[in-house]
Amino acid sequence: MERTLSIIKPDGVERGLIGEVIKRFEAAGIRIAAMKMLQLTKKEAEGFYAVHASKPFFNSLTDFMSSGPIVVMVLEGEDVIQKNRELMGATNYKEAKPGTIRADFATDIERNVVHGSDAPETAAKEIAYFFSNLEIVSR
Ligand code: 3AN
Repeated sequence: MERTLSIIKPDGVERGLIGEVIKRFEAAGIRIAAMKMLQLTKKEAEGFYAVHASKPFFNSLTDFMSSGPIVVMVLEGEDVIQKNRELMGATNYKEAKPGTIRADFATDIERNVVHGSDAPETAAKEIAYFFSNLEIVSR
């Protein structure tokens, strides 16, 4: 059993895509083990994306990620890291496969609706950034 962190980014929340994204997770047999809505401060967004601190898009990305509410979820299931990445589609929505969340809804490489952890180590770190063990309900 694997866990991953999913974020519905400010553009997804603003555009009313929370239900659409969750519907796709549930239809794919992915369980939601924790969920909450919050708004990151600029500092918190910088902490979350610390691995990208040296990238040219870091300032813009952390501005965007702290610009409005987000929905954070712990997803659980077999192979869920990879499954979620497949449902999301490529970072650059122009390269995302048809039928993926980003191909269907992203409007920009930055405003790409969802985030998903890319490996078990990053998933553990990212989940701990938002949730305590007490907030995660395994079934
Ligand atoms: P992913 O979210 O697909 O794992 P990462 O972790 O490489 O992608 O990048 C984190 C976020 O940074 C992306 N979701 C996207 O919003 C933004 N980003 C990545 N590459 C670029 C880029 N070249 N220009 C602007 N924003 C980018």
